[in-house]
Amino acid sequence: MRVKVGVIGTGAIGIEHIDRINQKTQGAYVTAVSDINVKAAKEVAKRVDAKFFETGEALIASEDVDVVVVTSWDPTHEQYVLEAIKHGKYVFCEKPLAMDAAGCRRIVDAEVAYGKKLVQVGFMRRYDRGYIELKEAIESKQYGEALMMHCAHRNPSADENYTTPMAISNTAIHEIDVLRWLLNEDYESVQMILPKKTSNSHADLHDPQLLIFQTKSGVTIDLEIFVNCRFGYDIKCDVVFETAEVGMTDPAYTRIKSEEKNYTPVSPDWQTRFLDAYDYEFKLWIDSIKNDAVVGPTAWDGYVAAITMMACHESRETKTKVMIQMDERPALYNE
Ligand code: NAI
Ligand code: ISE
Repeated sequence: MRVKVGVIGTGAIGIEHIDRINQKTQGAYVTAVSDINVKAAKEVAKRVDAKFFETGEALIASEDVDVVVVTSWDPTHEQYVLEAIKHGKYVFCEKPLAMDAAGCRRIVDAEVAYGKKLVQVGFMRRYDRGYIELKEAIESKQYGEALMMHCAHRNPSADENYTTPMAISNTAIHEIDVLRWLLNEDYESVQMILPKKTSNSHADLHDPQLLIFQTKSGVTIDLEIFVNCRFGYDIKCDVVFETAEVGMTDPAYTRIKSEEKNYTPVSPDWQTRFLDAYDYEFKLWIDSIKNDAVVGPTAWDGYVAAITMMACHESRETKTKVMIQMDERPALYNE
């Protein structure tokens, strides 16, 4: 039997996930869509032969929907995830899980009260081959302990609605999750430094931003967020071990020699850079639903990311190093 998927939010990534589910993921298809942009959503519904629902709540309640995908704007995630839990339906929610730690905690509490993991957060870096190989290198200890990480998350440009805090809540949140997943440990502290601002940024956005994390065991991580770098979509993660450095490459499959230059291109955007990771993420999500046990990033991971995000905001505002403290992990999320 095929899994019937309802998608809330038919913008950029919503459409990508709809086509991914219908065209690349076996055993699932999109039966329902909803978006406050009714015209666009109806067009998508028509194109993929799905039902349009006026509200996300109606979509979640529908018998045409077994599981839910939330790809609407960041501040709307929490309400739909809570609603899906209320109906006992599996829900895949794009990052961030909620806008703050309290919102994520409400989701964790609802899931714990339900007594089963229903939520998976769209922390798709965990499905990228480069990060998977880095994790293998760290866990094998073949180069000794990981000591430091040098990371960057660069976007070519950000629009007028993208503000200073979004560099953390919308962008750095990917690294906040994947780096603790790589090291299998939580952060102890974070300090934000605001470098000289690029002239390509608008008044409400300080760009770039630099974060220095220290983990519980003392691994030190520097992470640059630069969302107007202009030259492409560039993701760096170099791990310095006791006897080696292992770094991720940009997965460019071709090299170009032209006009007396020899180069490999930089990815233009996140869609291109992480295409395989998104496909793999959805394949495993649907497989896990068929096994009735989701295994991807949990609501607890969403909560930890939000606590860390808020410490980053505090560090920016206070210009100090901030210690990262969180609640005790409920037993539901023990490995
Ligand atoms: P977008 O702006 O292209 O699409 C968002 C859609 O949500 C819009 O069509 C909008 O009308 C709709 N929407 C807003 N409020 C709504 C509501 N209350 N109910 C239903 N629909 C509503 O944005 P994009 O780039 O598609 O991002 C969507 C989400 O996916 C964001 O949360 C973003 O952080 C996340 N994202 C994740 C990525 C990843 O790498 N995992 C990449 C890009 C986005
Ligand atoms: C976007 O929402 C994503 O999740 C992309 O992966 C990230 O690179 C970008 O900065 C975000 O705006």
